[in-house]
Amino acid sequence: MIELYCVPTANGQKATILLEEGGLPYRAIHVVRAVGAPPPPSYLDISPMGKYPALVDRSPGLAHPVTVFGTLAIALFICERSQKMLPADLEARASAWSWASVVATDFSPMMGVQYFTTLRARSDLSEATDYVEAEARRALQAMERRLSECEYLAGPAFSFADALAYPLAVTSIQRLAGGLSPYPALARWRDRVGARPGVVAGMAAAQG
Ligand SMILES: N[C@@H](CCC(=O)N[C@@H](CS)C(=O)NCC(=O)O)C(=O)O
Repeated sequence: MIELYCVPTANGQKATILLEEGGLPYRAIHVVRAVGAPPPPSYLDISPMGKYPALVDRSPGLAHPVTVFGTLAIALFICERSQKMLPADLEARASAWSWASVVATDFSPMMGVQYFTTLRARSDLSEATDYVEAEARRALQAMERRLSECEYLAGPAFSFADALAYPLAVTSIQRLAGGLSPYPALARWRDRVGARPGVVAGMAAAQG
């Protein structure tokens, strides 16, 4: 059984969608924390950065429990354990890695900083906000172009890159003017991905 430590945010939703789509047995441990509060020191043994999500795989058959922290690492681990969401074809697999990288290292961090500059900062950071929004839109535009050519980010089939992107496309995106309306191919993809039973179950499971 996998124990998933999560908070009800887009990152938590990514992990629960991945686990549901991967079909792996898991138990979500919903952590309640005040914004800005430090994690319990014992949690640093699981997630050295003290961030969520993280998981501990205690499945029978493993010599020792395996700990994974960071959403992208969790995605790769679940792909390996489930042998799902990773295309067999090399070109499509490389595409999944590439789009997962765009989501994890471009889009997601920019939306995280945008959350801070627009909702938490006590001083005017509009110049920084403009920069991170422009970078977030650059990622959205790239995904829009890709999804106007194929049904999913890696090609014709759902992959872990879609699982990583979906929660941002339904939650964080609301903070940008117009939401997904300037991105029609992304909006169609959001509806397609959002209709998958594993995605529906994952979104619900992250809420606790
Ligand atoms: N790079 C990390 C970021 C995770 C992250 O920022 N998680 C937030 C919740 S969405 C968190 O744990 N915040 C608590 C904190 O920063 O102390 C990942 O991809 O998992």
